[in-house]
Amino acid sequence: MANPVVYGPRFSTYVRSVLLALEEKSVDYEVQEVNILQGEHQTPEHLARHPFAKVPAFSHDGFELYEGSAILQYVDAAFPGPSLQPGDPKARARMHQVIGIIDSYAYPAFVSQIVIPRVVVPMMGGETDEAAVKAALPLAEKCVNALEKVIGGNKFMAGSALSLADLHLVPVYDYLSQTPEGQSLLANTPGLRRWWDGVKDRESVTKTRPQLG
Ligand SMILES: N[C@@H](CCC(=O)N[C@@H](CS)C(=O)NCC(=O)O)C(=O)O
Repeated sequence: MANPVVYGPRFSTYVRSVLLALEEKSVDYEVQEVNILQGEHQTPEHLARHPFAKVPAFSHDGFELYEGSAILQYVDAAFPGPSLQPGDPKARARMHQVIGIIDSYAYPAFVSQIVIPRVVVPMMGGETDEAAVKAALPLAEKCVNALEKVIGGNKFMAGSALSLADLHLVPVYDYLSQTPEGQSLLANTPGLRRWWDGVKDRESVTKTRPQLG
């Protein structure tokens, strides 16, 4: 059986979540670089994999898939290894809630509106739009507070075991916490900080950590 292939750059948060799941399941995989900073996601070749011109795209044994959360669920179900989805209905719903919060609110606020203008734009020779970053702070703060409330006193986002919710959050949290805005937003979040201290040295996390800049 061929190894699964992940299409996208390792620095993409959504790509990294897929790699985290593959690492947690100890699956051998290949990464085919699609550099979004150089517009490679707009080529006909990539659009055939992902009509919305995003990364990641994924393929396994002739089965092609896009959308991060669908890929994560496939990886968990299709490969042996520890389950990354809780069996308990409440914990499973919590996992989906966290994924929904990230997809709908936290990725746009943390990554699109803070990390990209603060880190990626200057890296590419541009200037940070300070007003736009400032305008993102209320939504980012709401997301941080919501995630802090969800984790409460738990070890992981969906309760006592690592789940896809954690793998969704690791890449965006990692980037956000490297910005001055993130450091101040996360200053009073004991639950999230305890969570990060518990996950940051996992082999999957250190192995997939991208180098920006
Ligand atoms: N809904 C998509 C979102 C993926 C996404 O936003 N990927 C970003 C990189 S982290 C991307 O492709 N950005 C390129 C662009 O928007 O042009 C998913 O869940 O996979």
